[in-house]
Amino acid sequence: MPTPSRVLHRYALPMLAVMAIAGCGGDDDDDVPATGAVATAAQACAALSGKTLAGATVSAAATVAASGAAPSYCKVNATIAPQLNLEMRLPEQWNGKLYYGGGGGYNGAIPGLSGGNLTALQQGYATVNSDSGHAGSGLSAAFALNDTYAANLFGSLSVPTVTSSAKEMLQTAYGKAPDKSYFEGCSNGGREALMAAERDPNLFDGIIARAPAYNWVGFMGQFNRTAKALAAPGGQFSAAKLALLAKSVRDACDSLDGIVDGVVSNPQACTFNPTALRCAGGVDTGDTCLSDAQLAVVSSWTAPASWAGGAYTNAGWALSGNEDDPGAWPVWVTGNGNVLTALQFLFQDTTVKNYLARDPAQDSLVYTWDSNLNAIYGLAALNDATNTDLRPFKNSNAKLILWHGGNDSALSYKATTAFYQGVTTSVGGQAAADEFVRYYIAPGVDHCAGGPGADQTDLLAALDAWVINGTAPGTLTTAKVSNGATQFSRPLCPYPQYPRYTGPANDAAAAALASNYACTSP
Ligand SMILES: [Ca+2]
Repeated sequence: MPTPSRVLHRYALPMLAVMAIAGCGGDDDDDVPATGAVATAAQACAALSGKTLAGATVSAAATVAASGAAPSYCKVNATIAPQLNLEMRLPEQWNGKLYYGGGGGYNGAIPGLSGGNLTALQQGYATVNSDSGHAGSGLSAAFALNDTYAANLFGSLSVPTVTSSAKEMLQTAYGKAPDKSYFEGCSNGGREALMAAERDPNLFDGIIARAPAYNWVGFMGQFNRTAKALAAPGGQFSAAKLALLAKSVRDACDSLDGIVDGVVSNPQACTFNPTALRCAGGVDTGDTCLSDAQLAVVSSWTAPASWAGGAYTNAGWALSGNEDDPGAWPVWVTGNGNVLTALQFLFQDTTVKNYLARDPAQDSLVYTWDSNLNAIYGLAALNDATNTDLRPFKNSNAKLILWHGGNDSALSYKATTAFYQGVTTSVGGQAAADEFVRYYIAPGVDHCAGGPGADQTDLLAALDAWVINGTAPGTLTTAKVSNGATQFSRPLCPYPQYPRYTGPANDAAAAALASNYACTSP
């Protein structure tokens, strides 16, 4: 659940397939009506200017010059009355497909041209994004307090509504509806992705759900529980204590994947017990041990959460050995020493104030998460995308890729594992699941991107090949990229496999290559 500006936009895929647009589309005569899929960006803009299509009134349509990695395109802004704002980006040479990029956190702004949106535009997709029906900070649920329509738009209605308008706009701009339509999102965008798969199974031909925030009641409740543990007397973690915890996990488990590379890629084999770090008598005696109050934080982290008599759950987190990464516990859990600034605290706090207690003055740290069952049921009805029976989606011949970072300190990959296992059961077993869903865990990767692991994979190309050619994705390749250069690569293994090092010992060059790892069952 990153806010759009803080985390989601860090996800920038390498430019793998830049469309050869130079030398084509030179006819930017705006007077030529777009009669087919060969319209330039300028012609597409001209065709849409001033139109109202499927309820969306175009407020602006203008070409944007190429800049940096972004090609030139037609930017279309439109509003679906009264409050749902969307933006489409139409390339110079449309590939005939629609890419819908999801939001982040509590949304409230139109995601920018970066990350998956940029990759898709570079590959010739027409892209669409929305603010999901309200303006505000991605950290604030204030929109939901007194605006039921805004709450419904955020929860589930904005995606199908915007998709209808986007398809209609493409029909008008190019004279044809999209051949294929895909949705990709991370965090809350991943929740939007699964919501679409569950409630609107015919809307998209393919969906990528990354780090999906699908069990809103369950994980927000665990945010509340862990924030209370951190705020309890003696519960706060210093940087040194956090480093102690992470290093202890690495010391015990880093090598279990065949290589000491700072990443625990085989967490299922890791049996490290944090009580080994307990201070004598459970009282804080310094940075070389954890007090009972601090161990209670770790317990809140790793133990599953259950609310409303078991109706809503969240899987606990696995200890990763990289809890001290700046994009992990410091920003999400401990708030760098002040829990009141941690993103987990802030998200549950605004949820208590605006959905559950419905009182902006409510102190979330003294609020019992499931004390008001009607409020819990209402929140779940709006935002939970926990229905794992994806048979209608499967029967529509659509494909789903699930992805989660192994060092995600916002949302637990174990929750996504539980969703995947639920889907497998619901559709009748592994063989049936394999026909339409893949699940990948990226070891050492933070929430949506970042962290010590390899975080860059062209999942959109893998999804497109599956939808278009029937080429089901198997082992993919993922890379760590810095300033446009690949630092190292790894295989991205289909669940439940993990990448095990099979290359020569003490060879840094070999260790940096995906070809020296084998996807292995734990
Ligand atoms: Ca390792």
